[in-house]
Amino acid sequence: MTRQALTTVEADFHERMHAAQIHGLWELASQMTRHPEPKAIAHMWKSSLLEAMVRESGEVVPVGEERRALQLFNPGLEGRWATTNTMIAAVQLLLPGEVARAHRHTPTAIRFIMEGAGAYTAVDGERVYMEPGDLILTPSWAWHDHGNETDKPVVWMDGLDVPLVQALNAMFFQMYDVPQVPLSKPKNASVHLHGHVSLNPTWVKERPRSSPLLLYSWETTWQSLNALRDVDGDAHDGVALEYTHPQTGCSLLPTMACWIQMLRPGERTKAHRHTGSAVYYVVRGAGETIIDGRRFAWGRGDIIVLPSWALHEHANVSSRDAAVLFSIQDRPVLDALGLYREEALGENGGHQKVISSFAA
Ligand code: GTQ
Ligand code: FE2
Repeated sequence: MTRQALTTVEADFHERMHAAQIHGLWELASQMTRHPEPKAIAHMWKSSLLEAMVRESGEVVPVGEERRALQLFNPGLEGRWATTNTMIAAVQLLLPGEVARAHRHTPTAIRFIMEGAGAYTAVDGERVYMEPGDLILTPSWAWHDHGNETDKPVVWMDGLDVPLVQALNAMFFQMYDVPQVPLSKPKNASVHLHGHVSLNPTWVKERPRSSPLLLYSWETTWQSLNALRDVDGDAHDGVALEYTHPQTGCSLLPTMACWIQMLRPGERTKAHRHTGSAVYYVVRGAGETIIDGRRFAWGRGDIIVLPSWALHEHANVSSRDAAVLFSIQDRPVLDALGLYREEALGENGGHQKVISSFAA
């Protein structure tokens, strides 16, 4: 209903109502949208851009008190510290000999190693060593510092649930009083204890919300993907595997799930949409993701944002090599709150019409 111009009586009433911090539902109806209308938009950061910025950050910015992490701001979110409405993705560089000071925070973090080997993140007194393609967890409120004792830079993608924690007014942060937390456990201890497929240590009674396994190595991840290269997989996601909490089988973290997915040479998935947002990192291969009719042509090292409820489908454009996407997703939050919804595109054989292409 379009409203007529307000009479003086109505206008006067509205003015006094607003001055009293009261608004009529009739003024807000447009916010009860028929479906999600995220402010976050689909976007892509190309590896060429990220690599150049990372290199320059190493020359210009010292590691100092804060980490040297380039935070990827969503162009639709008006300068907020957010890549999607719930998550921030960043690219972090640690140069040879550097230490990023120990601290802890309530936002939960993951790292996916992009480049360099042999550096570590120390989590609550345990050094977790990095190789390319490894996934490392930093649960909420765990002390952590990063160190690079090798002679080459290390670069990784960070994923954190910062915007969600901010929205819930649950941000806490503390600096440790010395640069590094004293070691209290052997290196990679969590792998020795919890890194056995389908075998849980019976004497460990704690069931932390976040996975007690802090390192998911690329070697095992790639083995699993390879073993599945001839299965049908998911119509919308290909051979998509979720990393799991070894004790519960649930998502790695209460607020974020991590996925690794393989698209076989020439594979093209069908379009669907769901609530919840994701950030993808292209581990290998070349392909494209069509998001709401827009083509995002990607290659190794690119980072792509998928907002909630956006139609999307993926394709591997190579006829020879597999493509692999790592992603962080806020689906556990939607699931926990009963807000997860999913819908396949019915028309046009399940594929979108491409109406534009993303140009960086
Ligand atoms: O490495 O601990 O990208 O605390 C943002 C916040 C990285 C980290 C980020 C952090 C870190
Ligand atoms: Fe941190």
